[in-house]
Amino acid sequence: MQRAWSGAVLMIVPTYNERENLRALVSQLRALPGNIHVLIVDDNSPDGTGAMADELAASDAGVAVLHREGKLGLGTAYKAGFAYGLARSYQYICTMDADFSHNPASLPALVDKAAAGDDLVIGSRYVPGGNVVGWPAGRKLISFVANRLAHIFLGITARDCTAGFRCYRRTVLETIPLESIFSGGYSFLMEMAFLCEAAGFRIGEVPITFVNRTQGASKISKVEIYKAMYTLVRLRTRALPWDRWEGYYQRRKARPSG
Ligand SMILES: Nc1nc2c(ncn2[C@@H]2O[C@H](COP(=O)(O)OP(=O)(O)O)[C@@H](O)[C@H]2O)c(=O)[nH]1
Ligand SMILES: [Mg+2]
Repeated sequence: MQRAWSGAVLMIVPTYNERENLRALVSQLRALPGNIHVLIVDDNSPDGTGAMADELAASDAGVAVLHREGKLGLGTAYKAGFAYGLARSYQYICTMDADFSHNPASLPALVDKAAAGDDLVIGSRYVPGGNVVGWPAGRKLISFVANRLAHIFLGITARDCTAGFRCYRRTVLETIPLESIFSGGYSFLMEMAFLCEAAGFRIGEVPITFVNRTQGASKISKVEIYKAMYTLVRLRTRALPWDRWEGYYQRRKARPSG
């Protein structure tokens, strides 16, 4: 089926040891309507994912690969992908995990919502209709707490600001100073959501069912949890001085003298 956004979408797939998933994922993405192009960002995966990505790219002009020399983190992989997309004419730049936690079949709905006017669309587990399948209770709790804290401390209104299934309108990535984003790992996602909201971009969420991977292993480590906490504190303290002082001076100015 022809879509208004046909030919304008790039999907960035960061990979580290995703050999069991990559071929099937790319073929499902390429079978979607709208000729969605795929960019694999591989960090020299020891399992040979990079070589597989090269093969896929060699047989399909809609698939490309960026090779980086080692495991440099999820956030910087996204940034490298964004730079690639912005250097070309893609209007919608998307991200997803390589492990089928994000169902490729949900992607057109994300792009449709962006095409209808949202600047960032998140495939969300925590809006009505969204769901998580197969995660252990501990992992669910961490994700829930991270989102609650992001709401309480940073005022983020998106219900699932740690989700990596996203569609950005090109203007978002042109506007936000990507080089100044501090987080290089998983908390990049929360930082981007925060910056998008702070810049006044409209964020939409599409319910998805997130399914825990059945192939390969998760790369998230405890360190990422500490980093996420640091990201919360860092963004909060960065916002504080102006919020507080600007409000304080405005209230003072408005106060009747005498
Ligand atoms: N290029 C790159 N990809 C990564 C890195 N860390 C994780 N990924 C990929 O990012 C996606 C999410 O990681 P995953 O391990 O599934 O995290 P989880 O779903 O939160 O457990 C997967 O496609 C991983 O292969 C990294 O350092 N570099
Ligand atoms: Mg995963």
